Amino acid sequence: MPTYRYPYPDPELAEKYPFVELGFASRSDAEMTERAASFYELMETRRSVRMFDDRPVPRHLIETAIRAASTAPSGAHMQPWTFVAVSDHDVKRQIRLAAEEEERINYVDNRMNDDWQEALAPLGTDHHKEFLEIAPWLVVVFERRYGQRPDGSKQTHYYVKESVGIAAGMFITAIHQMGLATLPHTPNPMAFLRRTLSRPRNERPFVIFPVGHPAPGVQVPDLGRKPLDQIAVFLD
Ligand code: IYR
Repeated sequence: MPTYRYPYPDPELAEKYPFVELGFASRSDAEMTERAASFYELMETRRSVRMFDDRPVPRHLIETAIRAASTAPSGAHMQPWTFVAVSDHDVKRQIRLAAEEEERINYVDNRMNDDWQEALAPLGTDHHKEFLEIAPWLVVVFERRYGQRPDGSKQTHYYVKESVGIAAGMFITAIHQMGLATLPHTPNPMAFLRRTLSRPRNERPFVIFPVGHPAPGVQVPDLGRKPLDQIAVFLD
């Protein structure tokens, strides 16, 4: 163990706030190599899915994915997120209709620009969002832009977008790992979600995740991923 002149926690800090031992299980190089490779292999098979089956998915699986997502690190550990899980058909329908109307303006009335249309062309997305009604669950993630202290005063939240983005990534990972599919869907604008889902004023919609089994034989764009040398720089 290297010598730290400033060990963490400082003994004075440890008197003021509770600390516990991490209890970290060290693994051999061989075991880490094996785990790293098999996790990468699993993640490499993840794809965004745009046609779901209507086969029901038990609520406990969604609960576990949300718990996994909520293990994400967050600014000052404020955990500035709310996950609203919807299986109610009427609510899903309302979300679909509102999202389709916004997207119709984007795609058909060209509210966004030609650049946007061109960038999305290979994905073949359009304003039809049937999956919002057919997928058994819609999990809508909200940022909590600020919180409330027990005395009712405003609690500032830090790095909200970064924190919620990390949690969202972990949700996607949890869903994929358990054998289900999802898609980060961001109708634009999506302010309607706060009203439709009766969320308080401090919450702002971040992303919608339809979750379910992929429709049988579903197709996805034949996309590759950037190789390591195009995404990483090592200074070793
Ligand atoms: N949110 C819109 C458009 C869209 C935008 C991007 I950037 C994508 O990668 C995919 C879709 C939609 O869902 O159609």
